[in-house]
Amino acid sequence: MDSERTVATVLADYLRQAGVAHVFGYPGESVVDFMEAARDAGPAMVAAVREASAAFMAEGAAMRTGRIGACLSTLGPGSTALLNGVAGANLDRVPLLAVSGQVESSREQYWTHQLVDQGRLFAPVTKLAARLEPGSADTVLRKALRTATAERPGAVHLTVTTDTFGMRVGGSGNGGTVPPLAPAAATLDFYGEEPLRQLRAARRPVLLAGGGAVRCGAEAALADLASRAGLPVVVGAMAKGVLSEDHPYFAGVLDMAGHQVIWELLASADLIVTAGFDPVELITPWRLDVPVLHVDTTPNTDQVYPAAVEVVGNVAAALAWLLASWQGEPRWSEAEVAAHRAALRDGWQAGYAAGRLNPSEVVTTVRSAAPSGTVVTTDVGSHKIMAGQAWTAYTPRETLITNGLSAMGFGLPAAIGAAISSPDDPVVCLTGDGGFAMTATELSVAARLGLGLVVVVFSDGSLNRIELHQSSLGYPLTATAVDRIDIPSLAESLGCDGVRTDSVSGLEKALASAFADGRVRPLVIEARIDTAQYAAQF
Ligand SMILES: Cc1ncc(C[n+]2csc(CCOP(=O)(O)OP(=O)(O)O)c2C)c(N)n1
Ligand SMILES: [Mg+2]
Repeated sequence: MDSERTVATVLADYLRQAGVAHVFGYPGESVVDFMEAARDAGPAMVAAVREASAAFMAEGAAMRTGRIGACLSTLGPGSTALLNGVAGANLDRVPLLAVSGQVESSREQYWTHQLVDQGRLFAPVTKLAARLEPGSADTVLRKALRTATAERPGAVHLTVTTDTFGMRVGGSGNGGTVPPLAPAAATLDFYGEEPLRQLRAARRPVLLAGGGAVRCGAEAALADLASRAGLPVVVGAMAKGVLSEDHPYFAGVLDMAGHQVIWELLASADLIVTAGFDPVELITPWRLDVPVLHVDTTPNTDQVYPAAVEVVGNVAAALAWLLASWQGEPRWSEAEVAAHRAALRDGWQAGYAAGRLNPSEVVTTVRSAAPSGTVVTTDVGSHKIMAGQAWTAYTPRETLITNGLSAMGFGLPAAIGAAISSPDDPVVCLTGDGGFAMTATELSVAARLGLGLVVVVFSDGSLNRIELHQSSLGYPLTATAVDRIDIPSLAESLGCDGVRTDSVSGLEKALASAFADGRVRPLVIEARIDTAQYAAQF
């Protein structure tokens, strides 16, 4: 069997073993040998409309499944187009293997047409940018998978010259076996003083949870610690659902709508206990003068906040250990946290315009219509800041948000990636009109694949988040208008259903059959919103 192994078949084989069902990409001559190798045995190739979207589809699939995502481009213009989504996965801490072809080896050192040094191009936006070659293919693939998934996870890019794909890979040796890809199950290291003493001494501690808690499966440990010790839990947007948002100690999402109320809560604490929180999610600079007990899979090498004590290892194990040693009364009462949540709700409702379609109402109306288990993605802009707070999440990996790179153009492709890898779950995409315009033609991919997505466009005719910034500086609005397009007609021309509404009742009507079983045509709803809420609070 070894004699039949080529670089292309070995790559496909490792991807399958790593649980990759789909490679999202865009063809070019340099990668057809890989596509052919994957055609029979998988992973299945899903062609996007452009490479950047393919990378975001792979990111969405990986966010949803917790497994590594994979995307593919050709050389030169394909790889440069792929870059944004690769950077997105890297800063969002999502494991991604990106593969680009390259001109054949004999010309690579001197050729100029379509030639880009892909190693240097991808190095700053990945954990590793390497080359796949026959002599080391097994080792490099194991290294790529292990590097992408090791804490903190991120992107790895591999360049493969055209001729390499067909080359034989030597004896399997130690090859063929995928290394462990999950975070460590139970290790804990301690740095600084005794963490238990710090926690016990605190009277008003608050937990701040993030992506590390999701990756470590820390939901139960987090909920137990919060309830027993009486600790309010603030979460990062990418960790939404790690504590069910109907839990009595849920205290809101950091740096989303109503953010001042959350920062006031954190400022009132006498200790912040992080739980896999990643400072990449901070939009506001950290100005708190509150001690931090850093609990994460990695040491506090960012130093965005100072922490004298660190517990480093599996976040679920760390929280369970803190709970096992917990003594004393709950530090906060449920009533206190409920009062904070009421203030937070007032915060994100601020600016409500009676009789108009408010952004918060779009979010809550869609949430009410969506069955439990619905997966939601957002794009980037004011609508994300609103949805990040106003959408009620119950389970992790159901709310897929980019809050690391925060690139527009993520929401719709990520919804496609999530829907194809989780075909039994309803999927909703909440997007601004600017981000929708960037990626709208990807709707044809959803239609082709029969994905009954629901896409809700927050239609305000503006790059609202930037427009607000211009206004706050007293500048006239420049280049921040979004050209009005006929969104329902565009949707229909791409094989989807499309409707427009400017009222809650119209939105409810549009959603009435949106989640019916067996719907295979994507539905696009243009929601003409009033932006007073954004102006009032962002
Ligand atoms: C690729 C990319 N370009 C530019 C930005 C900067 N940016 C952040 S939010 C935003 C406006 C988004 O407008 P829209 O999609 O209409 O959403 P809204 O803010 O109106 O809800 C822009 C331009 C970005 N995050 N990503
Ligand atoms: Mg807009």
